[in-house]
Amino acid sequence: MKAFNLVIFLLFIFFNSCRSDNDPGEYLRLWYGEPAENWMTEALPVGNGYMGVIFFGGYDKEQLQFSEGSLWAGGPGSHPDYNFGLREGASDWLPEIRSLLNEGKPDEAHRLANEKLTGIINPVNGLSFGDYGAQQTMGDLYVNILNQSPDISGYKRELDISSAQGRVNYNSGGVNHKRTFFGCYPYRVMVYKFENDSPGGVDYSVKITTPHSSDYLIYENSILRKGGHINDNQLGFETAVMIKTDGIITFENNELLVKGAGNIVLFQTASTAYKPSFPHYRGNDYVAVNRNIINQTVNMNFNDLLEIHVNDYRSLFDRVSLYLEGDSFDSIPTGSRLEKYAAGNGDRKLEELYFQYGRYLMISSSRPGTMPMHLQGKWNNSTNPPWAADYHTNINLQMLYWPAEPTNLSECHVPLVDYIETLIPPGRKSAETFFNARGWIVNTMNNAWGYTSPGWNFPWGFFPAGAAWLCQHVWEHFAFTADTTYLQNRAYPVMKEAALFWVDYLTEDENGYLVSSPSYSPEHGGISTGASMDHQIAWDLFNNCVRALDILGTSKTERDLFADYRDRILPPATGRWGQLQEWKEDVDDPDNKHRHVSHLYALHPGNQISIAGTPLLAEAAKVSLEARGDGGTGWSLAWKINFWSRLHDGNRAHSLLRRLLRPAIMQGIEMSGGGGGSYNNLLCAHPPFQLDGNMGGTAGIAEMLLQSHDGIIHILPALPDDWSTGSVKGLKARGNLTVDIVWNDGHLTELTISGKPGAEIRVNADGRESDHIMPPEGKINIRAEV
Ligand code: FUC
Repeated sequence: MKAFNLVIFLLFIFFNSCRSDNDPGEYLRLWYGEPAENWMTEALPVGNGYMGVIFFGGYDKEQLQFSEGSLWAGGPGSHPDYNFGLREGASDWLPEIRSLLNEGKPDEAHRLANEKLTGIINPVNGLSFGDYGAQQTMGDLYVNILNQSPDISGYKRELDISSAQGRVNYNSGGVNHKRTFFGCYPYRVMVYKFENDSPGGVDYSVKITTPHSSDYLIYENSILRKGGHINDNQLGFETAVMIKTDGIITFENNELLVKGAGNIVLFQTASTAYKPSFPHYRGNDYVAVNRNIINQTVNMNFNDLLEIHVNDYRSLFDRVSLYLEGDSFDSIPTGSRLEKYAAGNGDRKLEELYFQYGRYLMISSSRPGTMPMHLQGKWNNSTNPPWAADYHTNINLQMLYWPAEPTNLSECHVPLVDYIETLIPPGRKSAETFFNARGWIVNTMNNAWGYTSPGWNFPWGFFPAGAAWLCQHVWEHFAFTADTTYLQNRAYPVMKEAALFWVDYLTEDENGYLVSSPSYSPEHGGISTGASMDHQIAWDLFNNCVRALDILGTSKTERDLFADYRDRILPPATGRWGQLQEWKEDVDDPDNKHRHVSHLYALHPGNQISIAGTPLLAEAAKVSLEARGDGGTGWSLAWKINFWSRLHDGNRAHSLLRRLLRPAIMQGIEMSGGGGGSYNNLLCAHPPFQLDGNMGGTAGIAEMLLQSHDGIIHILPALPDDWSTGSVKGLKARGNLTVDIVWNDGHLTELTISGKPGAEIRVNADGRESDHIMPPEGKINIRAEV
């Protein structure tokens, strides 16, 4: 039986390695039998890290909606009074707010905090969040296929995530049409090709539109350039499109007309005047940037860029493969496939696809040198998107990056680390202005403009622990890569300064414990002295600073200071109904189903609580999780997959994954029931679309198969019954270890761990713990005795 499965597995690997365009089904794909009508739920995302493009695949009109990560409204220049939200004199009120809390007057404390400890925004026309601003779409590139026969057959629209290409194929009146779209990160261009086999060619038109102020539209030397600016802050931008075709091009009425073309190829780039430097955030010569990009590709053709792109993409994507034994339902269009999965057809391949889709989305939207992913990754078609499509740091931005390290995409984590560093100068000002404290902070919402003040209403906007939570990512990038130069030069300085804020901010309670005051458990409850999440995040940061200094062997005084603060923080507590307390007071409501489960931070993504290390607290976390139930918005469901994985309950984690994959819209009807789910294009429905749920889901699947947060490498810690046979290759464990696992009938059959010779490793597999030292060849191979 086992040998048989192995043969099947090897055959799978073999077929996978010889997949080609002619073998649909042998690569991972989303596909549909008709064009997309809805941007959010049906159209498909491609990207090159810098730009996010959504294509629709219309029969005679292709819409390529494009955005670029640095195009933001608001910020400096958008309003005369813009000041990063800083409220001068705010910190003067801190002692009084703390006293009111100590005197048991939370309502008065709330009133005062709402008036004095909140950031300021000023109204700006057309934006929900005023001069805080919002991420912006740049525009749309339309390619019309002119005079085409309406007699369409064989239509297929697909996204091949094995090689990151969008494709549209159909026949119109006997002429075959083919479109191919991809984003080439190394050359910073988007590439779109339109082909047909009509003997005389086909006529096309190409035009660019933008909802922003247009400054110019120029066509020369086969390059169409459209420049413009954002109205409120004057931020300049430009997109440039180079066209290569065998047809005849004319430029009239602000569009290109291409006659008698057998193919047209468009290389598109976009950039803005934005520069990530406080306080002006300007200075990028975007016209020159675009010119250089286009110049570099002038002598290249479609196939050159395709090859470069596929090699680049696969160098990341192919690092991890996941195989779950089961039938393939790939012949069913993805929308219907989702519905059949919800009905219980046990489509394991859809789960594989969903896992890899998260990795695809990350590679397409977060590469070194780009802005980090926002709430919608890099895909935004609006000038006023939900929650400004910003960087939310009370769960969302962090969740977006959870899969980066475990799924072997460490490079994709870099934009987040870069971004975090840019938050320090404005974050210092916020720490000082609001709390008279050293260090740096961000709160619930932040953006490209260094808005690090608390949001403009208490309590939702108040969350200074956002910075310390981001520092977990700074640390994890080290923990997974084991790059001590990075730790010394970049990670530790960022962490240390965030920790200094907590040295200043924590106060001693009546029992001598350090508590956070005022504090607020994200989006839940009211103002208090001691939201558990703050304490757990601060603990984590101090702990990671201590670990960093132990490794670097420097600053003994600092090390002891941070260790002392860590050890004096109010520890997690179990409350009256066995729950993990969300606050210092034992006031949790067992009937509360709130989507945020912030007080379980210590279980995930933190590591203060674990089954082996703190079994009683792990049990309390379980009680809390049971009480919150299995509902929630998209990201909330995704977080619960990760929680249950850490509690080693694979079946529960899997049932939450199934909820995350519930169709959010079925046969055109929006599903109700508290949110959560997936759209036809497999993007996560908060609702509306938020990418965090996709990423949290991908991270959750990795967490079901491999964990390393508590110093032990747990192999298949939360394997559900439905995944009885399978394999995963290339996942990462902390310590720069690469792990390949094969299992059969629920049991590990082969384990390979690769890493640096001499590394000491403790492994927990199939219920047994064992210690190993990495041999000189850098590979440990364990085969289960059968
Ligand atoms: C957090 C969540 C909301 C939403 C928003 C973008 O504040 O509480 O559900 O996801 O971020």
